[in-house]
Amino acid sequence: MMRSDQIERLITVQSHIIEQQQMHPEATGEFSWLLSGVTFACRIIEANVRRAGLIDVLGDTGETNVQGEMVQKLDKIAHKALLRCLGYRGNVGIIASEEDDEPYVLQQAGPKARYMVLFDPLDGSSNIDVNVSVGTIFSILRRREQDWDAKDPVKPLLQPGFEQLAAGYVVYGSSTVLVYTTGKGVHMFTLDPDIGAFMLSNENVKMPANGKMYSVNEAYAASFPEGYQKYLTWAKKENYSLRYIGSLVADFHRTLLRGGVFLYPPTAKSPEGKLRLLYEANPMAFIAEQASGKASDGVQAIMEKRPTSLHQRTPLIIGSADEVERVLELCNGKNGR
Ligand code: AHM
Ligand code: MG
Repeated sequence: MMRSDQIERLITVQSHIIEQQQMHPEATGEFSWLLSGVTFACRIIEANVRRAGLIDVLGDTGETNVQGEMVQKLDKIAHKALLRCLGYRGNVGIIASEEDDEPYVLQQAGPKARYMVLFDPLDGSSNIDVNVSVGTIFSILRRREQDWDAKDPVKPLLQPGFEQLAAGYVVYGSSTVLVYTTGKGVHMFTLDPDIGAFMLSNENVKMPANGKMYSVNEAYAASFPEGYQKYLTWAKKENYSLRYIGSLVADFHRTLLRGGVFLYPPTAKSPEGKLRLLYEANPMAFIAEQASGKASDGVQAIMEKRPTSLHQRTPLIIGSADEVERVLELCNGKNGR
């Protein structure tokens, strides 16, 4: 139950977004309307995640997605919730999702279709059946005027991460937490289940500059490039701890709050890394940098990378600035090879 002193400083994510937009004198309010579509979809997703086991949403659909992974029923529900909530906002031109080969063009052209949204509807979905935290990741881009008539819906989306207007994620964990940035710091909200709204819990979050914790699927270490292996040997000598959940959102969220580094290096199975640049690495990199952290692919900053395809993968080194630097030193600018 909420205490009366808490009521005095209640800020919902909606009012926070509107406040943030007031810092942009040219803002029309459309962007806040779009972000509220994302947060609404995430409330629908969270309601389904919370009821998993009670309603028939667990397990896979028998289909395989563009990544060659089994589509979980909740993946599909999350994907549909985002499509519907954003489809009605009126200002989204293109939507792209991890679950679909091709992007959806909602509005072909014109000044109304000003934004494009990319998302991973349910990250870590292979963990759902065993009640491990999962999440939703989103990235919002401007649809540039020169792309209004583009015949190819993918091309307008191939913007480097530094062009993102906003990015965020929701982690469906022991509580449901939403984290977002529009380039003016990182802000964190907790879903209050009694009132059904995301309430501000932490403003201007900063990542600790260091932290003796690394997060990686170390079972693949034998096929990591040498630089990463050297880092792991070094970290063990320095008495670092290992924490790995296997859901990027949950592993990143811990790293944001506690410090340390998350790694998904190139492996024998995934020579370009496993994680997707446009809707996993870029949004997390935007948040990390806004929180004074860093994100790199081992050679360059994640947000500097020029994407070449929608579902492009990338190696990822993300977390506290000092820890990322240390991995990069050992990788020697050659992605550890
Ligand atoms: P997903 O988006 O299909 O769920 O896959 C991405 C997930 C990330 O959440 C996580 O960091 C990674 O895959 C775990 O991979 P692995 O099982 O190889 O360690
Ligand atoms: Mg994912």
